[in-house]
Amino acid sequence: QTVQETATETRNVPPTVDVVIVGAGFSGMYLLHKMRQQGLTAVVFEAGTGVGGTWYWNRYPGARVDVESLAYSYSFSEDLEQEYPWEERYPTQPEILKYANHVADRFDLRKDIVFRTRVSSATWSEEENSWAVRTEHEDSVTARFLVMATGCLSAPKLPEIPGIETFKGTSYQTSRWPHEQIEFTGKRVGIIGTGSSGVQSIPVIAETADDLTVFQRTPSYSLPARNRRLREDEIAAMRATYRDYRQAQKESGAGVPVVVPTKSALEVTEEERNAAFEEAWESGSLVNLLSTFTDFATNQAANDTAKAWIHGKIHDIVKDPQVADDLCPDYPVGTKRPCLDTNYFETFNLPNVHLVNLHRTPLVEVTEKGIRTSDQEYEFDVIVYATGFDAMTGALTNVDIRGRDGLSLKETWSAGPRTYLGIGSAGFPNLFMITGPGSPSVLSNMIVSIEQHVDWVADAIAHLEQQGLRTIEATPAAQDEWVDHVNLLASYTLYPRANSWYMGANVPGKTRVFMPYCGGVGEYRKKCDDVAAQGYVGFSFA
Ligand code: N01
Repeated sequence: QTVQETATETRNVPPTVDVVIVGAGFSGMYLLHKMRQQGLTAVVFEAGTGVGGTWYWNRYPGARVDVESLAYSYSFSEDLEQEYPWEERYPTQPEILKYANHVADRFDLRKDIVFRTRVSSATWSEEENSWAVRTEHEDSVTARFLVMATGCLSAPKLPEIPGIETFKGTSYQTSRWPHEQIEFTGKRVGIIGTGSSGVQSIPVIAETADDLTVFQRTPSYSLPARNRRLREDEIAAMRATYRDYRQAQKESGAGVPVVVPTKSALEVTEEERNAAFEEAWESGSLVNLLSTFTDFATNQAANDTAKAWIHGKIHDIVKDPQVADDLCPDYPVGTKRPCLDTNYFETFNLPNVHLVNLHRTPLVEVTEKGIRTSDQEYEFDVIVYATGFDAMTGALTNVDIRGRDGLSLKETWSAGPRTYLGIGSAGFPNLFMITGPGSPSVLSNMIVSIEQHVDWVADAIAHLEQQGLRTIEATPAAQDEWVDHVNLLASYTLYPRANSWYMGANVPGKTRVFMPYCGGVGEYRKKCDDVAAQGYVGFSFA
């Protein structure tokens, strides 16, 4: 943590503001800036000691973004985008956190952010038409609007096995990594989890640990990132065409413009298909891989061609055939979030790295000495949990949000989240979610989706101000229709076939429902714009 992160920290909590914003990640920071521009007062509550959200918390070794820096950056300030000196194609967590801090300083955001403060509850008052927001420190603020800028992957989840607290060595969670440098030299390390966080940290930990044992429940599809320093000429070229590029991002499927595929994987020869896969593999871009053909997401046979090809790549890289087999995923490509790595599969050729396939020998417990599977006890000095998040809903339902008549958001969503556009929920007036369930969010370049939501919410609030209205609220009918639409789109795809966090499948007891909108950010933006243009159809006002 840098001095800069806390230097101007304040705990001045105003009793009343126009807008309470929860979270000082990329959503909360931009929203604060927008609210100020609209002449509104706002306070941001942030649990961390600094800004950056995801990039504040996830400091694990090897953490990087998997969208290119020139694309994974704010577009709202042309000066910022022209001046910010990105260094790498896929920046490291420290580089992105530096950017977040730069933005906080540049737009003087810190004075309205209350750090080290988690919001515990928010209760709607019918009489006052306002939210009463309370924090863990008993701060109490009243606001007309409440915006949950809490992120989609921010409520960490530990594995549901007994004994975690009994381990006598040191434990770390990738999503709660300490701020100081952690040394693995001379240590026996066990890591549970092989999603993006595991895939990125395993090769880096393996470089110095004496011994690293990877406990894998589900293997991941992963593509080599081919990261490198950015060249001056490519930065200059992007800066010269940034407006056109930003427009293309907005109209794209995933917030990253790609050549739109025109052919099915099944209508080309095997040679053509393999050449296309090879090109995508070499490009180091996930969206390139997922958009090689039209029907990956919808046709099992088409998807199987990519699956078989990637299995071949894994077998080419990993020398031990049994280990290679264990590292080959079985679910359709893209139905769980694929990873971008540096030397992931290669790491399993190192003599100090071992893979434990938990499908063969399930986890039983954590012991004082290490981890016990059905087969044996492994002894460790360090255990790393790369076990993911209660995604998309966890950060929202962790706050005790009470809408009309004491309606609890958590209870209302017990059979799956219900929103209109992923922005509002019926029964919760003047509550907005940034990149909530039912919006493209995690299926897109998050910054593109964040900016779109923040702009939309800011416009909606301005609309209320101009019309002299006090409340805006999703209607139950519009919400039902939207939830049905989101589910229908998902049902046309292979997504529901995997046990992914998109489906809530990684959290025992969580209702199995595909949470993001999978129709693409371009289509989604049009829908949101139409809703606004038609006087916010589907929302009721008072
Ligand atoms: O979390 P995950 P993550 N016993 O849920 C395993 C983004 N992200 O932090 O798949 C044993 O993907 C679990 O197994 P399974 C990105 O969107 C991006 O890695 O549930 N194992 C899985 O292997 C990503 O998708 C970047 O069977 C257990 C792992 O732990 C999302 O964040 C980097 C277990 C969790 O993987 C989440 O990624 C990092 C148990 N009880 C994250 N419980 C980049 O930009 C869980 N697991 C590159």
